[in-house]
Amino acid sequence: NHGKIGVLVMSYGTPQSLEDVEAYYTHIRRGHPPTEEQLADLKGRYEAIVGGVFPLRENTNGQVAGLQDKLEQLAPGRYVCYQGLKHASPYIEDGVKQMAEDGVKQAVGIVLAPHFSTMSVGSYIKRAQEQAEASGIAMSFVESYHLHPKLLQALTERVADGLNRLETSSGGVKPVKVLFSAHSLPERIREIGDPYEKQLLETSAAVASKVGIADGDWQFTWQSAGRTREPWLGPDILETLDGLAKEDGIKAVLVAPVGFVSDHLEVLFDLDIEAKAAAGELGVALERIAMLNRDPLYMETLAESVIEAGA
Ligand code: FEC
Repeated sequence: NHGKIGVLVMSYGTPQSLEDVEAYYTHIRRGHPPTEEQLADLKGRYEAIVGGVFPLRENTNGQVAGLQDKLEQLAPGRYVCYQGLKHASPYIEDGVKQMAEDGVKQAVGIVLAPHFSTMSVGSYIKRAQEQAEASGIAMSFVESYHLHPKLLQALTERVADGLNRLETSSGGVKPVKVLFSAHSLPERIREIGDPYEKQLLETSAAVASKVGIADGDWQFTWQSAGRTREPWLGPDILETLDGLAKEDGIKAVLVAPVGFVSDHLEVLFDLDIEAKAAAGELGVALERIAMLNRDPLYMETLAESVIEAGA
């Protein structure tokens, strides 16, 4: 790999097995082990989801392979991809060290999440940058790609398809609301002028406009807030669904989790099981858009962003 540009593809990471959930959860909690109750709760959520217990690992592997293929098509022989995970092995630092061992001198980092927050993408980049400096690699980063035309196109197709599915599954009940969503973060990100919220609204508005959804027929909501004492950005999707049903008489909802790119716990449990059950109790039909996973337009979004950043 001498002379090639390394591409560090960073993703959240998921446990290897149910036995590994405790170590994973402890890592997310920055070294503080969860209580027995918290651990049982998280294991229960993994056991409840469909598509294999830890689908994120396979999906991330597929996205890294898909990006490598796309880069090979666009710039043959120039790039070599490595994986670096935030909370599981191979960790971000492992990926950078592997590049150095393989003789890579120049690299680009990209995160499998389109929107920048200092607490999300920013922390991946910080860790990669620190290891790159220690390993003698010159590294640049893609900070966000939330308005890349091919990403918007892929999401637009999914929302249009989701609305069709919702119409069929709900028997065409109206009124319908499209709910764009993303992982909540602690409210303190607002104090540091973090771009996360603005970028998420920009993606949502752009997709709504391309699908032709009127302004009053969509809104943005948060999901999957952490279980900590400090306040997290809201409203949460469960609260939003309650208000839509009871105050606005909404009968059907399409959820578009545009902050995520893969089938994983926060989508398969928090939306498909928890939010769907809550909607059911409120008499609201609920569907979710298909996730991007290895969508060719998403692979092109990543490849073009990497090439632009790596020059
Ligand atoms: O399928 C899987 O195994 C992993 C699913 C998963 C994804 C994900 C994405 C994001 N998170 C973000 C922020 C936080 C913050 C905390 C936090 C906690 C958890 C816990 C689990 C978990 N997250 Fe996550 N997240 C996923 C899974 N996340 C499990 C721990 C239990 C729980 O609270 O439910 C709070 C940490 C703390 O205690 O201080 C903050 C953000 C994203 C989206 C961007 C990205 O992918 O990096 C932001 C997928």
